[in-house]
Amino acid sequence: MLTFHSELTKRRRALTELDGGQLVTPYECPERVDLVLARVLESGLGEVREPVEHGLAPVLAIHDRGYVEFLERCWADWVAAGRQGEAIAWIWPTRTMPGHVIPQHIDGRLGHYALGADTSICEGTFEAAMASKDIALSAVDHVLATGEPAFGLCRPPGHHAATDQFGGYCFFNNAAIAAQRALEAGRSRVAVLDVDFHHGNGTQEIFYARDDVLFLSLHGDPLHCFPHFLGHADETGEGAGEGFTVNYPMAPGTGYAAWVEALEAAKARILEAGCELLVVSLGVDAFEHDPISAFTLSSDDFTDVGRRLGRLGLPTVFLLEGGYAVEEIGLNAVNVLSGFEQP
Ligand code: Q9C
Ligand code: ZN
Repeated sequence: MLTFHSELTKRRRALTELDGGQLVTPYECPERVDLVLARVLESGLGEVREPVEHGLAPVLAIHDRGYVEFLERCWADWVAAGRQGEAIAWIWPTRTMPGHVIPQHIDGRLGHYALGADTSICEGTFEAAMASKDIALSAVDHVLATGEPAFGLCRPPGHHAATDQFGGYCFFNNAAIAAQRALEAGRSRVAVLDVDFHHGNGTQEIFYARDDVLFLSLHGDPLHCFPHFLGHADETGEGAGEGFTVNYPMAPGTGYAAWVEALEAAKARILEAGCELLVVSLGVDAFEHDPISAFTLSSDDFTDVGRRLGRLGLPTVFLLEGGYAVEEIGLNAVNVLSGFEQP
């Protein structure tokens, strides 16, 4: 299968992540892209292509304009405010102080548009996020044009990014942007299957009231796992979208036997709903040695995941999300893709 990749994704090289009370070097680092690309080439998966620039229109089909403008200007505004470190949100609208006006000060704007303090904004973040969504769009365009599968080596990831919020290392929701593209190309229903360890809160929020995108997520139970405030099993959609959000939260320590039962249940729902295209939010942080996650999938299990997805028989686009065991990120991601090609 084709891989879409761009060096521009490495324009984001954040230096800080607030993690357990300390500023650490971010888990979501540019080296992840090099390591996955190296494995793609080494495995002979297929040709690697540059994405085509798609501009902002497909972003604005998903995200709020004020949010996009905030991301574009954030770093300049932060520097203009005389700040030394990277831009980190630290005050938010809360239950007792909801706020009804978007602040003008960069600190207030950061809090308005951030869903957590884990994701610093640095120079180049907007450019990398633009490249990442162009990769997703080019990959889905290939699937739409040929019916053949494609892999978008997206970075930064996207599934935590909501209509007007960034966080969890995500800025533009690549999977949502790709799904919307498929609808605009005439597909009547699209499935977004999120196998990243973390709940895809952004994708869920974006499509919660819609029945043209079926969102399914296998993830660590939010009682114990990031993002903590979305992803419970009783969140099933609203209005026309009732029944088109499906969550499979699983306890920390969950292994492949239980995980794959959820995967098969998700596959059955995708077929039942008559989806015409599959977007896989491909995080590989369910891996047993992932430093920030708590499932126990092995590298061989990822091959089996790919095989099982292949058996769905749907036009499929894979978009990279998380995965922080950098030594094995290439192996695990490409195992899914190779498994998919040998069902
Ligand atoms: N540093 C994805 O896998 N972790 N995002 C916060 C404090 C946030 C993961 C822990 C994890 C986000 C795309
Ligand atoms: Zn994740």
